[in-house]
Amino acid sequence: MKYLFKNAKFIKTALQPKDYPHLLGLKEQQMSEIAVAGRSNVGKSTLLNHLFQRKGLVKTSSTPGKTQALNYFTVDDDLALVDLPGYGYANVPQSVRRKWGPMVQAYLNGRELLKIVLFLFDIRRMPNADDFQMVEWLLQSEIAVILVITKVDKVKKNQIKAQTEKILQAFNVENLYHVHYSATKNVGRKELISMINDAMHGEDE
Ligand SMILES: Nc1nc2c(ncn2[C@@H]2O[C@H](COP(=O)(O)OP(=O)(O)O)[C@@H](O)[C@H]2O)c(=O)[nH]1
Ligand SMILES: [Mg+2]
Repeated sequence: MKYLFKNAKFIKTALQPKDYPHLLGLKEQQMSEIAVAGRSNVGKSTLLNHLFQRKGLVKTSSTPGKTQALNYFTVDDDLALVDLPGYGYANVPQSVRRKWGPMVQAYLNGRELLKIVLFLFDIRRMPNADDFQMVEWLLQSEIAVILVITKVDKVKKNQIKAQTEKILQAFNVENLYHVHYSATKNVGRKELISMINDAMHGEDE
């Protein structure tokens, strides 16, 4: 069955593994999960709203970096999407920052239902130490990664290719699956959903 990303629902907020929900899909199986990761302000919540075609379902960051929790959603009553807390926001207190690593790592390393991570990266930026750390964690795990290059409406069309190559080279992972996205200009939704369906296909058999 193909995921259409219809009928999006908010399920719950989770702070630690005991809070992760037990979700059953259409065949009474435990739902697979896709997580959205990346720096604060990169566009995680906006991308989820755009994928869901539901403007306010995911709260976008009026106070970026404050949401230090996992937020669970479902689509098609058969697939879970997890909005991970972002990293790297300058004004976050040290006490909040210290909790971020263990919280995200516990999820990435411990959640067997997690099949794909959408790793979001702003087309105008270059990777920093936090981004490298994140990618290292992802590559250590068995999870498929799709690099979603966000806010492509913010650069001139003729700069998209060069900027993308620079980013891929910096991460030193030239063969990473990637897709360009703009929630504002409605770019990338179809392609990303199709990539997700392709990546999940093997899971059905
Ligand atoms: N121009 C543009 N702005 C975007 C896009 N996606 C998100 N934003 C803006 O970037 C800011 C951060 O978005 P948000 O989804 O809250 O980021 P998060 O912290 O990663 O969840 C908000 O002001 C969004 O309106 C995009 O595709 N294009
Ligand atoms: Mg957010």
